[in-house]
Order: sequence, then C-alpha cells, then structure tokens
Amino acid sequence: MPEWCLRFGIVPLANQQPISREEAAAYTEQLLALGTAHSIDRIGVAPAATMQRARETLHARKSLGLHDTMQFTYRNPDRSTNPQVSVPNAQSMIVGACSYATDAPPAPLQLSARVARYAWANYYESLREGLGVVSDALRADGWSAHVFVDHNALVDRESAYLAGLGWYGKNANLLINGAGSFFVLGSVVTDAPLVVNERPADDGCGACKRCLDSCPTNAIVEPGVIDAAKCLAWLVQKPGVFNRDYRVALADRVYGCDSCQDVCPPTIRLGITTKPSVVRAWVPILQMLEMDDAQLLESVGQWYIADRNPMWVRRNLLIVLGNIGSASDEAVRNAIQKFCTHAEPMLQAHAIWSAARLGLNQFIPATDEDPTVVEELRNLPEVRVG
Ligand code: B12
Ligand code: SF4
Ligand code: SF4
Repeated sequence: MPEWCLRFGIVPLANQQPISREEAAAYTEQLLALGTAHSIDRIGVAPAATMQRARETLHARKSLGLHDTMQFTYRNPDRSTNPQVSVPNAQSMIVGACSYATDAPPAPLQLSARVARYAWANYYESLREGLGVVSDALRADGWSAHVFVDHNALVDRESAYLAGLGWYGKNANLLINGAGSFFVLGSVVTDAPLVVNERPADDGCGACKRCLDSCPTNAIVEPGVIDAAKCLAWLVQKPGVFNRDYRVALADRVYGCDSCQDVCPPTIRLGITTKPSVVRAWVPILQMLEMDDAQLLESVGQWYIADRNPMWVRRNLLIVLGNIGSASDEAVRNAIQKFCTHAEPMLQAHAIWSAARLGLNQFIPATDEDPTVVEELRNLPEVRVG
C-alpha cells in the first residue's frame, strides 16, 4: 500500500484494485478540474478520517453552553466529525468553495431591512450542482459518493481547512487563501482513495483583530470562538423571544450578520468581485409585514427559518422597525398598531417593544393576560434618539 495511504489511514476496499499513487493523482486532478469547470471557485481534497479537533471543540463548546440552543452539527458531534458514519469506508472528501462576493447594490429608497451577503442569492445551490457533477463522475466509475453542503452530518469549515483551502480567521470563518471568507463550503464524501492535501494553510490573520473590535454584541469571546447566545447570525434564527439585550444591536438586519467579515482586510481587499448576478440585499419591511404566511415564506426563499414558521421573520422585521422606522411615517404607525393587538402574543410583544422605541405609547396596552406580553410591558425600552 502506498505510504500516503498509510499516513491518513486510507485503506483500499477489499473489492477494489489498489491504484498506484500516479493513477490516484491523475484521477484526483481530473475530478478537481471537473469541479472547477462547474462553478466551484476553490477545490481540494481532505482525508475522510475523524476530524478530532472539530469533535473535541464541538463537545467542549457544548459543555460550556457556547452553542446556546443550536442543534445543527452540535446535535451529534460524533457523526458530524466522522464522514465514515455517513459514507461507509469513506476515504476522501473533495471540498469545494463557491464565492458569494459581489458588489453591494445601492440601498433602496423604501424602508428596508438588510440581508447578509451569503443569502443574497442561493449560493448553496450552485455549489451543490458543481459538487453533484463530481459526485456523479465518481459514481459512474463505481465509487460511492455523497454531497454534503451545509448539512448537519458534516462540519464544512474543518473539511475545507484539512483540504488546504484556507485558514481559520479570528472571526471563526474559514478564509480562503488569497480570497477571504465570502465563500460557502461543501464536500463530496467518497470511498475513492484520492490524493489528499498534506499541508493545511498557514494563519493569515497575524496581529489583526478588527473583527473582534467590530462585533456589535461582543460575540467573539476569544479568537475563533463565537458565543452563539450573543451572535446576531444565530439570534435571528433562534425561535422564541429575541433577547432584549441585543435588539438595538440588531439595527437593520433581518437575516444574518456580516459585521465581522465586512471589516476583514483580506476579505474586503481580495474577496469583492463584480461577478454579474441578481442579488437581494434588502427586503421591504412594511410590504413583508403585510404578507400572508405562504407569501412570506416564498419571499424568503432558501433562508433557514426554524420549523418554516414565518413568525420568526415577522418578529425580526418588527424589531428592525423599532430600530430604523420613523414615528412620523403613517405606514410605520399603522403596522406597529396592527401588531400591538395581534392575536399572536410573540408578535404583539415585539411590536410593543418597537412602539416604545418610537415613542408610540398610545399603541401600548396598559396590561395583558399573556405572560410574554406582560414580561415585555415590564421591560419597555427607552425612546430611540435619532
Ligand atoms: C452552527 C453554524 C453557525 C452558527 C455558529 C457559528 C460558529 N462560528 O460557531 C451561527 C448560526 C452563529 C452561524 C453564523 C454564521 N455562519 Co454558519 N454555520 C454553522 C454550521 C451549520 C456548523 C458550524 C459548526 O459546526 N461549527 C463547529 C465549530 C466547532 O467549528 P468552528 O466554530 O469553525 O471551530 C473551529 C475553529 O475554532 C478552529 N480553531 C481551533 N482552535 C483555534 C484557534 C484559533 C486562534 C482560531 C482562529 C481557530 C481555531 O477549530 C475549530 C474546530 O474545527 C456550518 C455548516 C456546517 N455543516 O458545517 C455553517 C457555516 C460555518 N456557516 C457559514 C456562514 C457563511 C455563516 C455566517 C457568515 C452567515 C452570516 N453572514 O450571518 C455567520 C458567521 C458567524 C461567525 N463569525 O462565525 C459557512 C462558513 C463559510 C466560511 N467561509 O467559513 C458554513 C460553513 C456554511 C457553509 N456550508 O458554507 N453559523
Ligand atoms: S456574525 Fe455578527 S454578531 Fe456574529 S460574531 Fe460576527 S459580527 Fe458578531
Ligand atoms: S478581521 Fe483580521 S483578525 Fe479578523 S479574520 Fe479578518 S484578518 Fe483575521
């Protein structure tokens, strides 16, 4: 067996002919070229062995409560860090990265909420398609191959790191060598014994710490470590009452948060392209608050919405209204008034918060029977200045 197979514990399957390193290298190159020809911007190969560091980190963060109530890869760390659980006898992971860097469109004139860049279009879809072509080629040659993109069964950043695509930034994102972090990541896990990367990328952050200083909620508690309970990217997805401590910091964001990447020198210097694409960087707040459930869910497309419950989008929009709406705008007043008497206490509570922020006290009920609303009435914010 070749030495490189031994090094990563890669064992050719009993029913397959061992292939020479030269054959494996040529086959690997072909597959990588196929991915690149199908819209994958960066591609590499990692060994499909247990990702011990990620496993230990997931367990440690769970025990410290840094995952808050997130499930995803935290649900079963022993599965999400071992590709062989999902693909028996897996030997390699072809890891792809697709850029979502594109010039920001101008802010619209109507009252709008901000969408994070990774959701401006369905970038996961083009990555899935590119990896799908690679996976089909492997299967056509008799190998097992499965695509995982943003899937609970596999940690994507560690796979990309092991494939040599980039380094972990202090903002916890994987920064692609020479291109920054505006990339989505995914893998094809296969039992084909490909030639894997042997040298992870060097750290490129150096002494910089701009991301730590720019996080609006101080969620980067140590370089590379996010406390999800403070991270706006999680709080907009998390079901339930939005933590009052972070509602003002949410500012105009309705989905995702880019602050720790928007200040990152390698990301803004190298990552922004003028790739022509149709993007949706803003959504119209008042229009969305008027939509019925089906319309609202259709309008948010691929966003991750817990239980596909549109209430969480409306909750976020109501907070944004309190942060950027104007009390002198009749349409804003009408929306707040409507939701202050909404049948759903969760929405009523967030509308009450916004009413208080805008000084629209005439819409705030003196009392209520629902505990969520009562709690809100006990914790009204100061009127917004400016
Ligand atoms: C859970 C999750 C989240 C959570 C938690 C994020 C976090 N940083 O912990 C929330 C909802 C907050 C989130 C937010 C975002 N996410 Co997210 N998320 C995931 C998900 C589903 C799992 C991540 C995971 O398991 N992490 C496990 C922990 C242990 O990994 P880690 O935090 O990377 O930890 C590593 C480092 O700490 C490193 N390390 C160890 N020691 C040290 C020491 C130093 C000094 C450093 C720097 C690092 C380091 O090793 C650890 C183990 O691998 C993945 C998809 C997937 N299936 O993998 C997407 C994913 C990570 N998210 C992604 C994106 C795009 C985002 C957002 C940018 C979206 C947005 N704009 O709002 C933000 C970024 C927030 C941030 N600063 O991290 C991309 C990341 C792409 C990239 N280039 O890195 C992924 C990979 C999705 C995808 N398939 O493309 N996300
Ligand atoms: S995504 Fe936003 S809230 Fe989360 S760590 Fe980055 S800057 Fe902070
Ligand atoms: S802002 Fe600076 S420290 Fe943070 S990820 Fe980017 S280069 Fe690294």
